[in-house]
Amino acid sequence: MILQVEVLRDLAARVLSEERFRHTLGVADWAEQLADHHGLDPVRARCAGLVHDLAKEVSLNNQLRYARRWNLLHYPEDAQSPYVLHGPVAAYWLEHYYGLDDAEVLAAVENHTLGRPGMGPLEMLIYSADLTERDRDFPKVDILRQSLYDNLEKGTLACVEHTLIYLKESKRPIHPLTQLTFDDLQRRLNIGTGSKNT
Ligand code: DGI
Ligand code: FE
Ligand code: FE
Repeated sequence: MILQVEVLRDLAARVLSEERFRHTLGVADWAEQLADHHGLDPVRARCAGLVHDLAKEVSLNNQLRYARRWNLLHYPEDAQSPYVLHGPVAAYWLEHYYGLDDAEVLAAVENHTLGRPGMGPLEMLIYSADLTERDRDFPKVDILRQSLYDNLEKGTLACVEHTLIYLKESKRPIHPLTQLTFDDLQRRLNIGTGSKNT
């Protein structure tokens, strides 16, 4: 499958509920705008935004079944919190059933919920746009949006930190990848700024 906005938009409209499709368009628009601003490929950003939640409305039981069948379970927490599986399931589905062969877009879909250490720019963009699209409404969302506009890496770090705080406050288990993603971004940013002072 070639990376074609119209095709992926139709696919999302067909698979998703009206509400989830609306969120999807919010992520696609915001990711495209941020990509444009930061000199990244806006078409890839829009495409990844359009399909990032394609597997979200598959029942958790079936997501778990697909994840087992396709060898997508890597941590005990994956099966304990199966709602973190819809990214990997969607990426596998797009690659193997729809022939999508853009590695950057597939990685952005795969890692949009938990991140991973060593995320590339498009992965950061979709992770963060998902949390801060126009329909998201929580006290710090405008600060996160501005931070992402100013600096994609710092903004993404702030988004991961927000997720960590939210999970701690709601006493939900933190997936190892969320913590690893936070540590990795913090290290990358420290190296980036620390060298000025030495
Ligand atoms: O699919 P969306 O709702 O648009 O957003 P998403 O893919 O970021 O999924 C959000 C959910 O993922 C939300 O319920 C919090 C959860 N989540 C993210 N990181 C972690 C996590 N849940 C656990 N238990 N641990 C995590 O580290
Ligand atoms: Fe999601
Ligand atoms: Fe989403």
